[in-house]
Amino acid sequence: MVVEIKSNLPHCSKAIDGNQNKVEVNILLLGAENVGKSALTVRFLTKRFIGEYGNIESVYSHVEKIDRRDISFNIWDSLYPQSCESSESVSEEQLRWADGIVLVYSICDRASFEVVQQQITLIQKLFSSLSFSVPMVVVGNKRDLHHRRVVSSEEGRLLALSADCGFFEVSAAEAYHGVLLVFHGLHELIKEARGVKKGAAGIMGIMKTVFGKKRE
Ligand SMILES: Nc1nc2c(ncn2[C@@H]2O[C@H](COP(=O)(O)OP(=O)(O)OP(=O)(O)O)[C@@H](O)[C@H]2O)c(=O)[nH]1
Ligand SMILES: [Mg+2]
Repeated sequence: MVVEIKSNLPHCSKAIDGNQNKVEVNILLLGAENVGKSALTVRFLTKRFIGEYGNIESVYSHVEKIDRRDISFNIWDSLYPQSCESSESVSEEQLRWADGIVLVYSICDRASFEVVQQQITLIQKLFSSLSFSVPMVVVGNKRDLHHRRVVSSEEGRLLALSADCGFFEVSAAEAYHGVLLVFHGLHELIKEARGVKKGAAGIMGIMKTVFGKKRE
């Protein structure tokens, strides 16, 4: 396992597929403060839960072998801006950088669930103005604190369904496997989306041949 901490935040550097054996995947973690974005990231990178993470925004790189291919995960562990307008909690730069997005809330914090709802609405608006989109998953974290639950699994699932996102409930504190499924699940969706894009490019090529010119 390779864990590399990149000190600088990316300046819109879109990941590019490398050679046949190495693929770059940029994953952006969003959500309110204190929901466990850093805990999920560190769990995925190191398999460990260390308890306190501080509020640092960073991009981490981590190479994993999936189906005999090296997948380089670049993970942007974001900070929810303090006292921001909800319309500023996701930037165009973040969306241009990301190949996939994880939206995290805590199952014991209703306000954090509302932040995810607002961020989905904002992202959908930005995507429609930018004319592209990327796969997203909604994650309800802190499942171990079920005695303090205020957001039901059903609500989480319905939100994800209504926004065409994947859905997971996990505990970064309790288990590695669920966290692994989040990142691998999103990687699968990204792979599918890339396949669809390539397929569409192929169809465009055929149309170009048939009609004599490429349609944008
Ligand atoms: N019980 C429990 N606590 C968790 C879990 N995940 C994170 N925490 C705790 O929640 C607090 C916040 O976790 P962070 O990972 O720092 O949350 P964050 O979303 O990165 O917070 P900011 O960086 O400040 O936005 C810490 O005290 C963690 O130990 C979990 O699954 N269960
Ligand atoms: Mg954090």
